[in-house]
Amino acid sequence: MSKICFGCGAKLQCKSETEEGYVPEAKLEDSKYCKRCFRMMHYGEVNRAVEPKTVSSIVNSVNKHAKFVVFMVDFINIFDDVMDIFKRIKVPKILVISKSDIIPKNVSFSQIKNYLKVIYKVDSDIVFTSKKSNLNTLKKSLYGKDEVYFLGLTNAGKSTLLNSLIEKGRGKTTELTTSYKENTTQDFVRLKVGNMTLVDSPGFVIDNFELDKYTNVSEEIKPVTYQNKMACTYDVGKLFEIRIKNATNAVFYFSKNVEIRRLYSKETTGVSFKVKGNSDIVICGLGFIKLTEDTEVTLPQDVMKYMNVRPSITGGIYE
Ligand SMILES: Nc1nc2c(ncn2[C@@H]2O[C@H](COP(=O)(O)OP(=O)(O)OP(=O)(O)O)[C@@H](O)[C@H]2O)c(=O)[nH]1
Ligand SMILES: [Mg+2]
Repeated sequence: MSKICFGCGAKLQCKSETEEGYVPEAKLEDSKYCKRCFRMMHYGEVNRAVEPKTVSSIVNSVNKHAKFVVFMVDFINIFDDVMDIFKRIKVPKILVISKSDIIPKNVSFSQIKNYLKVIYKVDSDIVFTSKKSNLNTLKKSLYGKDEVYFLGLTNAGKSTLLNSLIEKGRGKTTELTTSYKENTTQDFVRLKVGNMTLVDSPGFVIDNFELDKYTNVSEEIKPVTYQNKMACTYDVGKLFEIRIKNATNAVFYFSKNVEIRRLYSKETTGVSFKVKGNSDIVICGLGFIKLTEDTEVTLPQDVMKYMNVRPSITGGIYE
């Protein structure tokens, strides 16, 4: 029987170093981890996985085999594409808002819950967790289940949360590989904890900014507000520029390392579109900009594929 890497779920193999699950032949017998996971854990190297699984292949497999699903999404990645995948999961499920420690103080958990119920018609239980908090509430929701799949966008924190649950559930001997890069977990990994089997899964990969440690939101978001009285361009962490044409407040929710600078007169080229007041422009994986009034916005063409507009999650009618 072939062995599976405990860190990422890839089938261990010693034939091709460029394909997933590679271990040198001499180590195959004793290894619990593939070379990529071993180097990520011990040398802090971060290597991208070979080829992410498609959303449909993960969803189909889960709908066929799973009995219960914990679907994880973090605060900055609640938008249509992700919530559509949530709806495609047809087995009993709960929604976990992960990384609750990054949620800014001006947004309450109940506000987010109401938002999810009103905007996305979520009728499943909604639980807030972080790698360090609220694990007991989550455990209560899982009580009595014999098998639970953990799903969500890449980087939602699935493997990290499972490592925390395992640590609490039994003496920790091995751990799942985690990293700020996308697509760390490559296949399903089954973990036996008491009578329960917890299943880690490869994250859904949709177009997102390739994050590095610098841009990744790793602590509480501190919003930065600008009163945009006339057409202005904003430089977002030297990653891209956004031009906001009309009078509106613009509130930037990004990692504190992503510096926002206003460039008053600079014109930009790109794709222009109209946004309704009280909307968030979400840049997948990176953060979002709340606009309080109707306005025209211009973003570079290459940023458009990471962009979603959602009704503002931080206020308005959902409070
Ligand atoms: N601030 C914060 N960061 C977290 C938390 N949980 C995970 N992270 C970070 O988020 C990044 C992604 O975590 P992973 O556990 O690898 O995410 P994943 O969902 O397993 O990702 P894939 O395997 O690619 O699908 C890592 O840099 C983690 O340290 C959390 O509760 N709070
Ligand atoms: Mg993972």
